[in-house]
Amino acid sequence: MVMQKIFRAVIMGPPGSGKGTVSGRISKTFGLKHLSSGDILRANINARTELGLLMKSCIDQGQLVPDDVMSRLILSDLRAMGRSSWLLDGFPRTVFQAEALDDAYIVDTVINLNVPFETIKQRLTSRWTHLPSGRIYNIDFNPPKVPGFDDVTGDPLVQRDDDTPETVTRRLAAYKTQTEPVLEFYRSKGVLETFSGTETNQIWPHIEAFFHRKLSSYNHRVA
Ligand code: G5P
Ligand code: MG
Repeated sequence: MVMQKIFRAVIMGPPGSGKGTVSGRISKTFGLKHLSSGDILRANINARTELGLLMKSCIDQGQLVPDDVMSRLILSDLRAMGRSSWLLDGFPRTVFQAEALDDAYIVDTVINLNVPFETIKQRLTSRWTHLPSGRIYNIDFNPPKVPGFDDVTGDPLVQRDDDTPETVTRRLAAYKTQTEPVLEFYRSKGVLETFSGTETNQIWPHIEAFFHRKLSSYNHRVA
């Protein structure tokens, strides 16, 4: 694959809207590097780093972690990626974070997954995750081949501590008050692309076609 120009994308949407699932497909199909803020935080919690231990209570309560911590963490990971094309999932989540990103990089496209809140609640309580890779399963939608174990490594899967019904309600509330204004920020810049629906498999062909069109103008070739 040859990529002449760096392509920088963000994927947004409420908790459980399918950001991780769609990001996996985009990175597999188009070769963009997927950086998920939630996966980075969970890796820190799992490794019991100082940052992870500090942030765990915020996450488990369904609150956002502080803007300055999050912005420093993601911007330093982006710098470390050098000249790669990337897809950011879960960041920015506040207007403060969007401005911090905007000061450092030009974002070419923002994908917004517009999935109704009622659809989301059911999904999250039946999600299972492989923490080291971020691979996501769902008992109903994409079950693992062997129940409870990762398809690739055979490691046991876990349920996220913030996927309880009460915490999901709090995460949706945080999304409404703190993250929705970010959509307006990107709409006003003319880079927001909204995809609406209740099923990832229905939304995906539209996103795939959009990326094909967009990336062809960036001389991006897919192997
Ligand atoms: P995260 O990790 O960024 P959220 O809440 O934004 O968490 P989440 O829960 O990871 O988002 P998602 O990635 O949008 O959801 O969705 P997904 O995992 O792909 O899909 C959800 C489930 O539905 C899966 O089981 C999937 O298999 C299934 N599914 C997908 N499509 C379908 C379908 O069509 N049908 C069905 N039936 N199922 C489907 O952030 C976590 C916490 O970290 C902190 C915050 O505390 C946050 O709450 N944090 C930040 N704090 C401050 N600033 C930031 N930038 C932060 N980033 C993270
Ligand atoms: Mg996710």
